[in-house]
Amino acid sequence: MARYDPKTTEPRQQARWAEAEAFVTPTGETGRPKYYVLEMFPYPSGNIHMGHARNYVMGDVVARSKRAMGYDVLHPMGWDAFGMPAENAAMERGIHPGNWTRSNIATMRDQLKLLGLSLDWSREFATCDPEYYGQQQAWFLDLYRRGLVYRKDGVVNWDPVDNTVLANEQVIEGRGWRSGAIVEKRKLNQWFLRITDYADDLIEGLAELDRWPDKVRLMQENWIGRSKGATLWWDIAEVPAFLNGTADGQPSHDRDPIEVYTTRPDTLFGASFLALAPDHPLTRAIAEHRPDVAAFVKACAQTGTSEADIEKAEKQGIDLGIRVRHPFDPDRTLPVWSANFVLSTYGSGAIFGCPGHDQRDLDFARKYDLPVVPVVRPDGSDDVEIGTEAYVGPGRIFNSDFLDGLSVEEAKAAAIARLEASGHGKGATIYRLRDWGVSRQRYWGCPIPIIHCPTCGPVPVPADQLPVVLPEDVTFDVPGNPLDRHPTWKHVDCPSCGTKALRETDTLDTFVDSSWYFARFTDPTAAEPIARAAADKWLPVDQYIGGVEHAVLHLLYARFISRALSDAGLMSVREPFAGLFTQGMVVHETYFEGTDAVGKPQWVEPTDVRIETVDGQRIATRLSTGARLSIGDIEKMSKSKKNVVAPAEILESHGVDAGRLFVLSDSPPERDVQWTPGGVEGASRFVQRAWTLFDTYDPDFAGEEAANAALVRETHKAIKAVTEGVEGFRFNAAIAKLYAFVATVRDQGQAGGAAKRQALSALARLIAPFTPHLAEECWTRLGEEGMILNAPWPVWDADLAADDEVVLPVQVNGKRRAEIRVARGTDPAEVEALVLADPGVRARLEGQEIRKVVVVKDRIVNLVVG
Ligand code: ANZ
Ligand code: ZN
Repeated sequence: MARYDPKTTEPRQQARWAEAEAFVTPTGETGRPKYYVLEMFPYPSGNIHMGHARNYVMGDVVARSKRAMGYDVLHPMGWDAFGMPAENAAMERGIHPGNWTRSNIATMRDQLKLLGLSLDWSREFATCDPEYYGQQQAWFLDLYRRGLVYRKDGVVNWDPVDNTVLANEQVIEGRGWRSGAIVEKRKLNQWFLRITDYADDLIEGLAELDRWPDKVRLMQENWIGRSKGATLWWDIAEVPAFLNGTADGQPSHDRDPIEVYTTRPDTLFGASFLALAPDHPLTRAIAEHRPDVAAFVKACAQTGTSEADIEKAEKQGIDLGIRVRHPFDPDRTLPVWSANFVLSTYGSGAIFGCPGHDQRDLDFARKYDLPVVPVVRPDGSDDVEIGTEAYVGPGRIFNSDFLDGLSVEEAKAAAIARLEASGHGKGATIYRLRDWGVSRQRYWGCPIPIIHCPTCGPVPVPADQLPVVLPEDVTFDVPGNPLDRHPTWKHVDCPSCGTKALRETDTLDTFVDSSWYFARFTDPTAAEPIARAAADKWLPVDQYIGGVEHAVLHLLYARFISRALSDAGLMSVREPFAGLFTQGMVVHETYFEGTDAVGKPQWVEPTDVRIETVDGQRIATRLSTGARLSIGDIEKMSKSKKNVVAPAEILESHGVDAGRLFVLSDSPPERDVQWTPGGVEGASRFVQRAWTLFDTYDPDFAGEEAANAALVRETHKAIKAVTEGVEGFRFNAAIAKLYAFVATVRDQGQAGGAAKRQALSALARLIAPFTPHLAEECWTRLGEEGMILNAPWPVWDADLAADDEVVLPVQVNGKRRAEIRVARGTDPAEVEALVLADPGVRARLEGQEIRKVVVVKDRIVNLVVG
């Protein structure tokens, strides 16, 4: 009996696949259905880590199983290669971003290849290839001509550490998503993509995505944030004298009404004040004359700017000395305040406060002693008491003139009708989603293909001058944009009139690069951005796999760009990812040796740690020094905590197949998996056990009839369970079944003949997606010709695979009244207990007393009652 040696087998099998070009995507008419499986392509940061490995192995299980099930599979790989870290490396270590990126790609490609993934490497590209980003420039100009790209002065999120503009999506709790620096507001001329044109379509499309996690669909819906309500215009009754008679061309604050957005026009009679955002133009105009208002505005600017920060902050406000007329009753006037809880970026940056029915308004009113007038009372009660809690539930309107007696929904419609008739408002739908600011003042990105001419304005770079290639000779010694300070690159002649003009020096947000790469993979060398026939053949991606951290950013942009490119005629599919799976992370315990002067733990790498259990307590010791260590939390593997285990270490010690098996075996794919040395050893032992079955297989042993029959049943059950596990993304359950099946085959020592051969043939094919190298070896050992890669997936017979369950009829006084499902062979006493507890059976007894229970095992239950 020979031990299975992954070290020699794995490279041999990989060479065999490479030799046969086994993973090159089939093209042309094959008559087989297509299946496109894609994992979110990696950023080439330096090394493949365990999280990558788990992600790509999951995709590989899908790709290999679908191939066996008869599909033509597209399973490509590439690199999301533009972005800040390359420029940081350039600044810190003087390496050119291109060199840094390409050398990382080379390293990571080798590491990925070690994993034995069934990837079509012939389609590989990096987004920093001019062939790729040049095509991106081409479609960017298509969208420009279609009015989906525009430039405007915008207040932008400025990251003072990375020296760049961030999209709203890249600001997390007021901080830059990469640098962690507190984000500032700045005014800059920026390029935008009109994603808001597609807001409704992007919401409606979510309904079709029944193979997406509900959680992700909900996050997208909330991000787009469609809200239905009304826009109101409040006429000015009084303004401070200093705002009167402003010069022509200035906003006339004594005349222009104040615009307010509300979702609750039904509560208008309960309004007791208006509140403007601190950076509302009117607040700012007043701040120029009133130091107290100026101080208030300044104080507000210093607290965080995210919605979460504003939600948390104590309510603050200041009376602006303006009064407005109520739209339903011009004789009634209300004060106008500025308040810190009003966002300038949502709606019109102004609200009417109705303290009775909005908690923020109530907190504010109580603090500043403003009136609280309830106008909605719950159905069936004739008043509503407002103490410290606003009433936000349904009910009937009162205290409200012509709205009295209506329900909330009826009152909304009636209020809007009246507002529209008098010109004081109209029904409106607004969105939280903003247009996508794509300008980045960085070097390592796709140049925006526009030339600014003093006479013609912005002019698209002509198609025959694309791609606009990044210059190689750039410097990173000072902050700011290297493209902007390059001596010659930006100086060009206007393509339209020939005068001296300047290239745009902004580059595109890297989320643009990743918003269409899946379409480019369908024909990565096409002369146009997307080869329509290939894209229409392969898209949508049938199964997309990646981290949930991309639930909003990347996935929303990709859905938007697919729609825009499809409207521009580049492809047909509008919804790019039919199935989405978001996998959990790989986590590991952390270890540290005391803390430094500022209390930061001194992390120690797991490879330098020995764990022992003494008196039930786990003790960690540092191998290199013998020092006693503290055991920290179990956390996502990260360099900063030093709790990283490189895939290479595992592959070196236990082999690729054991590593692949382990990352999928210990927990459901959507959950985190904790890396433990014991786990991978278990997987390694399984590899040996499975091999032994094949290695000791004796084709001449006929076996005993009963054992053979039992093994046939077990085989069909295993095929069914593993197939369902694989198709339902329950890889851990599929692997558990494989472990159990290997034990069964081993224990059925008396089985042989066709039954045994069938069992082993099925087993080899079932393990193939998980441990493909081992599976090939087993296949050959069985005497099969060719590669298991091309063998069909085993099928099961429903009768043979039937669950070990029986349905017992339950007779009451000789008449069949109910039935009960139990495991085959269940003990009669247990069946009796189950029957008596069964609500369906009890209902049939109608309170009669049970005199006798007779259970015939696996057959029938008889009850005698009366
Ligand atoms: C009056 C009112 C009465 C409101 C009431 C609520 C309850 P969603 O659903 O998120 O769209 N609002 C409007 N613009 C705002 C801004 N820029 N900053 C902060 N709050 C703003 O929320 C819409 C509601 O949020 C609007 O309806 C408005 O308050 C407030 F009993 O108007 B409501
Ligand atoms: Zn010109």
